[in-house]
Amino acid sequence: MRHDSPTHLTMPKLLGALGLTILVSLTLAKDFLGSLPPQATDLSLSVGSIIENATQEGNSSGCQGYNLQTLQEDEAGLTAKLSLVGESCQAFGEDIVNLTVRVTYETATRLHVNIFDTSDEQYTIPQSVVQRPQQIKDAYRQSSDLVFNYESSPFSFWITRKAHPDATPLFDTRLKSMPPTPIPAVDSSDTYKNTTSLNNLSFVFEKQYLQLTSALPKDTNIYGLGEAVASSGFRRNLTSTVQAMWARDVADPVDENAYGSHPIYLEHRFDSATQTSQSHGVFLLSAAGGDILLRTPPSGNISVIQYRMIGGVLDFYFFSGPSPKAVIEQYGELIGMPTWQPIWGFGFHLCRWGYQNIAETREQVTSMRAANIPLEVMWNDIDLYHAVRDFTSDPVSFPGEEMRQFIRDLASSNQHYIPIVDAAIPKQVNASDLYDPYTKGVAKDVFIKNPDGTEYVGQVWPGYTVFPDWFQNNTQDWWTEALRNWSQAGIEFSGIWLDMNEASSFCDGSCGTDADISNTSVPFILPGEPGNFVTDYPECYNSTVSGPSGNITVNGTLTCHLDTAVSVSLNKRGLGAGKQEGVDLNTPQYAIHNGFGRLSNHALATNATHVDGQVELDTHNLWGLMEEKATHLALKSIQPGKRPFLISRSTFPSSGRWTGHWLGDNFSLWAYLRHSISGVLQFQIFQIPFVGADTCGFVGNTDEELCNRWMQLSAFTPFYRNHNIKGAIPQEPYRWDSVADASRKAIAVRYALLPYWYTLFALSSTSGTPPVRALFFEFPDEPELFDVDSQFLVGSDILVTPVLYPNSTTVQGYFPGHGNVTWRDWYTHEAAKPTSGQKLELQAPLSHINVDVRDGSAILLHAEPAYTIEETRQGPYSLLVSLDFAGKAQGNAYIDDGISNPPGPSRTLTFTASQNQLVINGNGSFSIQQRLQDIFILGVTQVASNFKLNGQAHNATYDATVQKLSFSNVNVDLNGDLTMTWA
Ligand code: MIG
Repeated sequence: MRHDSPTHLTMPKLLGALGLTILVSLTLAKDFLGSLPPQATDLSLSVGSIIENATQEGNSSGCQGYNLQTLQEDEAGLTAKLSLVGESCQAFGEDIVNLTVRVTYETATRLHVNIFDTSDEQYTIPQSVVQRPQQIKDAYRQSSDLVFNYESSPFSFWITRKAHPDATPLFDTRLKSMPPTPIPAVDSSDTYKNTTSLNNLSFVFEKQYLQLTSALPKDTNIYGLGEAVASSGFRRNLTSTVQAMWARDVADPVDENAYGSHPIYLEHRFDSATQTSQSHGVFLLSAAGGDILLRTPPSGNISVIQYRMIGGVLDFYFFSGPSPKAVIEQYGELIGMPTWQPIWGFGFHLCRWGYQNIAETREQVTSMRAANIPLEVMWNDIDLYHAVRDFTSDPVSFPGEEMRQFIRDLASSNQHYIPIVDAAIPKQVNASDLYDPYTKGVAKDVFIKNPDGTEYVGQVWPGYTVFPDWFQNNTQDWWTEALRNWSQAGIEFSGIWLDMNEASSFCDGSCGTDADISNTSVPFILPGEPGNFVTDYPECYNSTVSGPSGNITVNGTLTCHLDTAVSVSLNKRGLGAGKQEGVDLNTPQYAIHNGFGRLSNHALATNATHVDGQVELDTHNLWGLMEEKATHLALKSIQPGKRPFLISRSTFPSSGRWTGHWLGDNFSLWAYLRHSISGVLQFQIFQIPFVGADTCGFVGNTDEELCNRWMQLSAFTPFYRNHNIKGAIPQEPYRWDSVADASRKAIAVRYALLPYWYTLFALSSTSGTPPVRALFFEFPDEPELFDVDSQFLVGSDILVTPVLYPNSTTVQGYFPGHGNVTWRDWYTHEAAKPTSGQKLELQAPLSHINVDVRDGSAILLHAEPAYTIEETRQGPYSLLVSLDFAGKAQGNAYIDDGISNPPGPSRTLTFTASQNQLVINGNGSFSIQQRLQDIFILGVTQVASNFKLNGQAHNATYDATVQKLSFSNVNVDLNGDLTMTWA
């Protein structure tokens, strides 16, 4: 018996006409704070030119939206009641007649607009899943940066800045009042509106179709909306973006939905008249499947963003910024700040799918040491498992007691171990097959069910499987116990890697309760096995140049055609089932642009049922988040007092509170080296800042040159792991001399910068400030930077300009600041030639990554980067001060024990330089054992001679060619203050 057939068919059909009978008490347009004219002038002006392209007929009866019925203002905002206008719209199912709009000025920078069904039947995200501030104590209505404005008939709203009431609104839904302005169809399979009765800009609120559209300035800059590898890069394309929200297990496709769902965007607007900019953010708190479209009608002056959600409510949050960083911080304030990382997490991680046994795994540790390439954390993939089952290790190839010894050996040299945990739990194949996590889970009733209450059966690597229901009360304890037992059986992990948690399943929906569970084979040939050998190599790879695993084209002739364009293809979607009544759990009428078509394809059936009747259709996008929270809490209990370290694949807003993320199955291609930067930047917006790509590439074989460049680039991303697919050529950094060399160099820079990284992440966990930044985050008024994702900043002070193409010995990059900022080379301390918005060409031989330090900065460093994070931390510090044109610099460093959870005592050092004087102040009770050994001051323009350290004469050397003053062996205690002068 299969269980993916519709089960809930009839729901009372509400009459659209009902809306007409409700007393209209408020029909006049009114702006909320009385500061705005009721009509938008700039929008209506732009409409005329769009009309000529209108192909869709408007319909005067259905889909006219809602009218305002009553409105009550209060201290914190307002509550409005809406009712459907005219006949029901029936765009994709049943209209909801009565809506409530709750507007709350939650803080001075955050405005909450929640539009929900008054009867409260639509799915909403429980507080226990995404916790958000509940008690809004102060009334911010008067002090808010933002203003909610509305029109009554039909109801529409727009958001403005209080300080700029006449500027183009930040968000503006007044499109219904325009003549029909069709949004260009997404593709030929776009069944969106198979009737002509819908003005496709209408505000629609149905059980299974919610549509809201806002106008955007035509040339605006939108970032976020993910998880996505977008062909346009970090900045989203305003004419062709269709971001489907449906967590999906797929090797990083271009322009399709992937592992996580993040309905948040950051918009950056530049005013060319004043040459200034402002950013704001818009977040739709919804777990529903949906499409978010960015569209630009062929003529006219606007673009639009359109939300098409197949469930839930329209729970919007607006963040006023006005800087890009502030928007991200304000989002973090709402959904929660990123978890504190243990400091060893910043070390280099090594992994692959295909380490056959413990000996091969150990061999990597030995070879890394022999090559003197720092290795902090060794990982195992599912090869570790017995019969591919979670919480096991193979008794022959990875015996528990040997694993215990291996992991303790790692620990004794300050190294760590991380295993994988798959989402699916194997079913026992017969009565004599004992698999404790399954039996216990059944006993505790923790697994997802079919609509009829029987066990839901899917299929993953171990064969037929079940899936934890995180909504079940017992699930947490059961999960914690399984992890604890595993650790006690020898897999003494330091952290956990969560995979397949979209959740992925190989049947299209339910495999059925009559599946032959004794059959544990999966419907794939694994990579590397006959029939599926890994034969692909990076673009321009040429095996005749340097043998089967090399491709050093640098300084050679590039003969291949380097096609930088990535093909964009949307898979044809599954089509909706046509008009049906009630809630269709299986084939919602509006078919979102899920890359796999059917929602259940390669996933659980949408009618799979969680406790309290919550269905997968509503909760699918939450599965990963809930597993992350449960695993985080499990690690807290198993490793009390320590910070849980998690890396997970499927994420949702607030996942950063519990986990870091890797960018999933990328390809060993130069294109994916480039995509990795946008991926890391996107997850800074999503407040999951601890993120990185599979370095050297996952799918396909890598080659020497790509791996060389990638090991260097990833050294400047938060999560730094080399990971490879089964069956591909080995790609550990010691495999090629040049890659080993490149890795040693880049890791040394990374470990020198560890105090800086750590400080950035402390700031992230306390204030939500993104550690990795697009150039325009720091230089928001320089329009040439808005589209830059080939360079990035670590914090505000470290500019990274990586090589992203084969056969390069140079690279071009911006040096932001329009000539008012001096960027100094990390390695030589030489100042870059100032430019005013143009790119500079830099030398970039193989194994060299360009890194530049911003002026006005003071960065605490580890003076002696060592093999592990712990050894690095035991060594002395140095301080790099880079003066600006005014001779000033500023910086700080947060230091604690790097592991305690919650963080214990800390000390924050502040470095201030001006007028030939550097002052170090400290705050906090953490006692810093290591001394400050050297101080380097760059940008000292005049030869100085009179050097003093706390009033005492001290030696220094001056290098006039790079304007560098060096105080060596100062041996300063960082638990006290210090003043250093030169004259
Ligand atoms: O679909 O565990 O993204 O990192 O190596 C394969 C095997 C399942 C997918 C993960 C990848 C991992 C692989 N897993």
